[in-house]
Amino acid sequence: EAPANAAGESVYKKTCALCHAAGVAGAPMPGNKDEWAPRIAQGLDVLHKHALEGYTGEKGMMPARGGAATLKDEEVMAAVDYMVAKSQ
Ligand code: HEB
Repeated sequence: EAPANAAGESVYKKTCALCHAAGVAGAPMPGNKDEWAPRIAQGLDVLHKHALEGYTGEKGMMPARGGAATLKDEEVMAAVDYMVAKSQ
């Protein structure tokens, strides 16, 4: 069975997992529901915006587009959706 969001999974593995897979510098780990619940509660628009533009939160700094400036908006948002789906 093909993954529901193959594009998002691919971007996540190439660019986001560097920090998020091991929780480097406070990055929330996909699959950790307790950590993600308050983030998901902000709404998907906020999560997309934070991933696209970057922000500094209580845990640390999320770089814009995970530092991969050439990623398209759609690719970054698909990676966010993949992370959220893993964490619900
Ligand atoms: Fe990150 C956070 C996504 C990459 C670090 N991020 C985060 C979030 C999201 C993301 C959605 C949540 C938001 C809220 O809550 O609002 N990322 C992402 C993606 C990617 C990434 C999609 C790929 C593109 N990151 C990354 C990297 C790093 C990071 C590479 C390192 C360098 N993040 C991070 C952190 C955080 C995040 C640290 C946390 C912050 C706070 O404090 O909150």
